[in-house]
Amino acid sequence: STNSQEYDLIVIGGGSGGLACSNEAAKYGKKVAVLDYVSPSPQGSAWGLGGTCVNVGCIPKKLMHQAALLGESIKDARHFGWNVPDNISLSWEKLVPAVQNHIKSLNWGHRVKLHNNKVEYLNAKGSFLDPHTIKAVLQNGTEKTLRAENFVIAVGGRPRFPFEVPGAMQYGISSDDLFSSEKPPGKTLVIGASYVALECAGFLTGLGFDTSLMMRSIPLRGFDQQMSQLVSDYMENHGTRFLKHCVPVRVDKDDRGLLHVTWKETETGKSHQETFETVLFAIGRDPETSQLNLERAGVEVHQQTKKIVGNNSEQTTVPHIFAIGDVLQDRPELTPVAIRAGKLLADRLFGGSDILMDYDKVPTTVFTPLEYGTVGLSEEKAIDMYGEDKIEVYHAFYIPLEFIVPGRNAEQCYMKAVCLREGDQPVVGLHFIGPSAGEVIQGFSAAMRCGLTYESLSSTVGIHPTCAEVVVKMHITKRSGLDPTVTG
Ligand code: FAD
Ligand code: NA7
Repeated sequence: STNSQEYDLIVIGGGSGGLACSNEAAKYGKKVAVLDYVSPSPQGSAWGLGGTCVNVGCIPKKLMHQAALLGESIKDARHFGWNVPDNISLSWEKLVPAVQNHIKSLNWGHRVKLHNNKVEYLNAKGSFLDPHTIKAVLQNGTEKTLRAENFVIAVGGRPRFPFEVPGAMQYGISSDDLFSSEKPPGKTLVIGASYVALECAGFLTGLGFDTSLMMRSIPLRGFDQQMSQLVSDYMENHGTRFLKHCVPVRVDKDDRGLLHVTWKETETGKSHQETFETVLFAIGRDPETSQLNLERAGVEVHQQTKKIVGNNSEQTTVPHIFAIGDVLQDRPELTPVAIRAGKLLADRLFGGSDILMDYDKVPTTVFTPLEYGTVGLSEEKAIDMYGEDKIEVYHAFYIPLEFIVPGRNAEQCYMKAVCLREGDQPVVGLHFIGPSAGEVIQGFSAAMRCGLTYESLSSTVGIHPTCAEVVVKMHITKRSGLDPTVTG
C-alpha cells in the first residue's frame, strides 16, 4: 500500500532477544523497528517493554529468591551473635513495590536505549500479511502496514494452563501474575515440576507462606536427575510440602474467594480436596506463534510445540525471516542465549560477520532455596552419548562453612564432574548444588569452553575457604564406591 513504511529490519517482540538484535542492527546504521506488545494474562496482568526476563521472569524471580534467602540469613544471624527479635515476618506489601520499581526502571532504560540507538519502537502487536509485510496494531487500535527486507521473530512464550482442568485458567494464576500481585499469596498450591515451579514454591516457602507443590512425575525433567532429586529433597526438608504423583482435577472458588482444589493420585486414582488461597500453574510455556499469521509468510512451525523451526543461523523456512530466543525450537530457553543469538544475527545480517550462535555448553542455574548450577551434559546424557564405561564421575558431598555455625542441614550439598575416561579426561558436565551456585558455575563454564579436563581442574589451586574450592578438589570417583563426603 502507499502509506506503508520500508525498513531494513523489523523485529517482532521486544524481549531479551528482540531488543539485543534491534539495538545491534541499528549500530550498523540500518533502519530498524521493533514491535512489542503484551497480551494481558487471563488474570489481567500486563507490563512494559523488555519481555519475560525483565517483567515476569529472571529479574523478579531472583529478587524474590533473594528476599527468601535474607529470611534464612536473619535466622542464621542469631547463631552468629546478632540479637534478632523472635517474631520477624515479611511484608509482601513492601516487597512487591520494591521489585516492581526496579522493573519500571528497567522498562524505562530499554526505551531510552532504543531511542538513543535510533531504533523505532512501536507498542504494537505484529502479524504477517505477506512474506515482506506486517500489520502492526497499536495500543489504541490504529493499524499500520510496515514492510521490511528482513524480519526477526522474537515473541517468546507464555505460561500454559491445563485446558482439561475446569477452573484452572479461570481461578489459577501463573508466573505472569505472581510477581505483581498486590495481595499476599497466602496458602499456595504450585502445580508443575519445571524450574519455574520449584523456584516459585521455594521462595514462597522461604517468605513464610504455607506452600505445597504438586508434581505428576519427576522434578526438573531435562536436568540431571540425581541433582534434581537432591534439590527437591532439600526443599521438602525445608518446609515445602510435596504432593507427588498427583494431578489436578478441578478448581472451584467459593463465595469467600477461597479455592477448592480437587486432585487425584495417578497411581491409585485416590481423590483429594483441599482449600488454598492461591493456585499457581507452572506446567510449561507455549510459544506466542498462534497470532502471527505465519502461514501468510510461509514460516513453518514444529507440529507439536508450535515453536519456529530454524537452522543453525536462526533462519526459518523463509530465507529473510529469522527467529531467536524462546520461540525457537530445540534451543535452551534462557535470556543470555536469546541476547547472544540476537546480537550475532544482527552482526551477520548487517556487519559481514559469519559467527554463528553456539548453543553448546550453555550454563544455567536453578534458583531453588538450595541453588543448582550446571554446565554441559547431565550424567544420564553423557552415559547415553558415550557409554557408561567411557565416563568417570568425580563427586563430593560437602558442608559449606557458612552452614556449620548455624547448624544448617547440608545433606544435599553435593557436586560432581562428569568426565570422559580417555586421556586428560575432558570434563563434559559440571554440576554444583550449594550457595551462590550461579556465581560458582559461571567461571567454570568459561573453563569448559577452553576445553577443561579433569587434569587441569584438579591442578587448579583452590580459594580457601569457599564452596567452589571443593570443585577443584574432587577426587572420589563414583565407580570406586568410596564415600564422597568431604571431611575437615
Ligand atoms: P521474551 O523475553 O518473552 O520477549 C518476547 C516479547 O514479545 C514479549 O514482550 C511479548 O509480549 C512480545 N510479543 C509476543 N507476541 C508479539 C506480537 N505478535 N507482536 C509484538 N510483540 C509480541 N532465564 C534466565 O536466563 N535466567 C533465569 O533466571 C530465568 N528465570 C526465569 C523465570 C521465570 C518465571 C520465567 C518465566 C522465565 C525465566 N527465564 C530465565 C527465561 C527467560 O525469561 C527467557 O528465556 C527470555 O526472556 C526469552 O527471551 P525472548 O526474547 O525469546 O522472549
Ligand atoms: P518444562 O520443562 O516443559 O516442564 C513442564 C513441567 O510441568 C514438568 O514438570 C511437567 O511434568 C509439568 N506438567 C506439564 N503438563 C502438566 C499437567 N497438565 N499437569 C501437571 N503437570 C504438568 O517447563 P518450562 O517450560 O518451564 O521449561 C522450559 C525449558 O526451560 C526446559 O526445556 C528446561 O530445559 C528449561 P512432566 O515432567 O511432563 O511429568
